[in-house]
Order: sequence, then C-alpha cells, then structure tokens
Amino acid sequence: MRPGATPAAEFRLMGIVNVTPDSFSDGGLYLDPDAAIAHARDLERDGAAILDIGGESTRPGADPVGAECQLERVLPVIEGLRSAGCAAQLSIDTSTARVAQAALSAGATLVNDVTALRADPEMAGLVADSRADCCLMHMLGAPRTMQRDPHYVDVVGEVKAFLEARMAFAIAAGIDERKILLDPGIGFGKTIEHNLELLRRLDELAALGRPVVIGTSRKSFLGRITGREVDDRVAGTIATNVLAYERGARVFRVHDVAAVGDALAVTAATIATF
Ligand code: HH2
Repeated sequence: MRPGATPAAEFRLMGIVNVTPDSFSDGGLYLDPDAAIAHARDLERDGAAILDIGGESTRPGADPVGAECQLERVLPVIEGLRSAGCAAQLSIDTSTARVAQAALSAGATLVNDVTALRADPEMAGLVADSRADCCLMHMLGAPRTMQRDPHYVDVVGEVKAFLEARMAFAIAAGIDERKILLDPGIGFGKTIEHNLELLRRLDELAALGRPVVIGTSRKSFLGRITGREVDDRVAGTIATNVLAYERGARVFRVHDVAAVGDALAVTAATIATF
C-alpha cells in the first residue's frame, strides 16, 4: 500500500510471480530467482497481500512441466522471500502435490490449483493436513487443448455446479471450508462470450459463500476487445476487476498490482458511501 492511502480491507490483491520462460505476458522476465524476488517485493510494496508464485505456464497450448523443474524454479523464490522478511501471504500456483508440499514446507500457505484438486490424487490430503488455504478454479479440459471450441449450455450454471462439487470434494477430504477460495477460471476453456457472461453474473458465484478470486489480468479476451497487445491491457484489466468487485469478487489476481489496487480502492470507497 502506498504511504497515505486509506486501507481497503475488503479486497485482496494477488500479485502474479511467474518463474517461467513461457508465460503469456511475462515469460522469461523472472526466471532468474533474484529477478523474481525483486519483482515480488515490488508487487508487495505496491499492495499485494498475496504473491502467487508459479513455475508452470497454463496459457492455452502450454505443455505440462515436471515437478523437478517447477521446484527448481519456485523454491529459491519462496525461500528468498521468506528469508527477506516478506510479509505477504505466499501462494504456490501448481497442480502437483510434490511441488505444493515443498512450497508449503518453505513457507507458502496457499495452494492455487487450477485443476481444483483433480490432477493429483495426493493434493487434497496434502492441503487438508497442512491446513493451507486453497483456491479451487474451474477449467474445461486441459491447457494444451482447452481453447479448441469450448462449449456450455449455461456457462455460469455449469461453472457454479462444478465449484460446488469441488468444494464438497475438498471438504470431504478434510479441508476446512473456511480455507477455500473459488475462481471461475477466466480464459480456461472459455470463449470471449463465456468470459464476459461469467463476469456479468459473478454474483451467482459469490452466492456460494466463499471468497471469489478473479484472474482477468492481460488475458487475450481483453486484447480481442481492445485490439491491444499483451503489455498494453492494463485499462481492460482494470475495467474487468472493478466490475468483478462490484459483482462480489474479493481476491484479484493481477500483474499490475498498483494500478488495479488504486482502481479497486476508489471503487470500494465509492460503494461504501452509498
Ligand atoms: N490464470 C493463470 C494462471 N493461474 N490461477 C487462478 N486461480 N486464476 C487464474 O485466472 C489464473 C491462475 C494464467 O495467467 P498467468 O499466470 O499470467 O499466465 P501463464 O499461465 O502463462 O503463466
């Protein structure tokens, strides 16, 4: 948070730290651990309450990355942030239990699993035993193929039913309901129309009673609407996050933490005074 700013307790910014060579917007920028740590500290200074650290791109068409390689990328960053006294919550963006386990031992306390505990049979038990927070995200198919003609009859109804079922699965596996965050997975097996309808009707997902995470940052549907390249989509990112806040989202996974944070602080203050 910037000096002099009014604290806005109602939302949390999740800054994206991609320790990957191939992420869609910042691939290769933070593959060096020192560069990733410095970037994460900048995001923390800009107001990120959570830092989401990932060693595997899940962009459309991406190939899976093995546990060993993910660990080589993310562990030095988590350890470095902890020893530097970073106060933000550390989140590990992985679907692999071995990676999550090592990240949790090194100081992460949130598991962001884009498969909602479906990819690795060990993941749910690990999250339950560690008492970590857990983000369950909707995805249709797998990153390699998910954008090949995704189809829904009622995208919001289907995403909601999926998240409800995954939450029930997580609770049955011993995960405390209060630790669960839910995410509609913008861009994960969705057309532009699907993404926009999910944003428009986000209140229906917020009605599930758990904090909704939203991840629109710099994504391709914003480029399709504005004609802007990936590094020039901050205005589109802000528009979608402000709308998502108004519809009940409370955790915002973004690259541009300072800009989105300012927009949300003003939105939250304005809504609070009505
Ligand atoms: N989006 C991406 C990755 N992880 N996790 C959640 N919970 N929600 C999201 O919307 C989400 C996510 C993709 O974005 P990014 O990390 O910027 O790119 P890449 O997957 O290419 O590394």
